[in-house]
Amino acid sequence: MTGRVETSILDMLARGKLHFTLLDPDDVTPERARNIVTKAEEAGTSAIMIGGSTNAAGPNLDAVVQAIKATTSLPVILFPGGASAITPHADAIFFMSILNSRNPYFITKSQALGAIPVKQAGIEPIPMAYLVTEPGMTVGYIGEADLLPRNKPAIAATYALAGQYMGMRFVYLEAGSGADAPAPAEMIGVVKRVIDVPLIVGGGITTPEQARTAVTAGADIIVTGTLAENDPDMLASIIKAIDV
Ligand code: 1GP
Repeated sequence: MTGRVETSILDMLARGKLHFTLLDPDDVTPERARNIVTKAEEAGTSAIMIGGSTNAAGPNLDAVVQAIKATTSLPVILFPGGASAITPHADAIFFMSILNSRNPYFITKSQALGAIPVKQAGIEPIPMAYLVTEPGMTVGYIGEADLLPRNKPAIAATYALAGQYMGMRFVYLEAGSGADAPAPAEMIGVVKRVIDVPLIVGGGITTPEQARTAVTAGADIIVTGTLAENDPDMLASIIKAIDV
């Protein structure tokens, strides 16, 4: 069943490409989060994602999400590193599976552990195939991913289509936070051509040119995390660049 946040994302996508801002609660205080979110909203971001590969959870996660909710009416979507990274203060959660992990924990077990907590928290689950490509960075290591080779885009496409056929309603192509280069344009294009669900691309996007290349290649939504945390004043030029 499609919930309110997912419906609003699909409505926004009908009008154009989108940018989501990612914040890792391990990296920001509630006050810093408020500051970044204010700038991101002014710049035209469409949603705030909260998460990190180290499964940040507990009081800091709650405090950061509450601070953000008090600052903006943009949707706040959890992007969990594991089953503990759930808070009832968010609006929704990307209910994601690392389809190219070698470890079933990251494909189905953490999802089993998180399912009841998500229901109890009353937040909207949005099923998403999460595919980690080279270099993968921290999430590639922690998630024990068989990293998708950058020069073999067809492999990424097979996983993406499998995710769609398993019922996942978004595909996220991830190069890893802080990657020295985003997912290659050719890979984005090949993936986009085989799937019908929206394609999210993140990891290593730090310039307007990289953002534009990603959306021109086929990304529907781009995500920036490191840039938002380190230089939120840059977000306006990134978001302007994806208006294609
Ligand atoms: C990480 O794709 C996101 O999960 C964002 O990556 O921090 O490199 O923007 P960056």
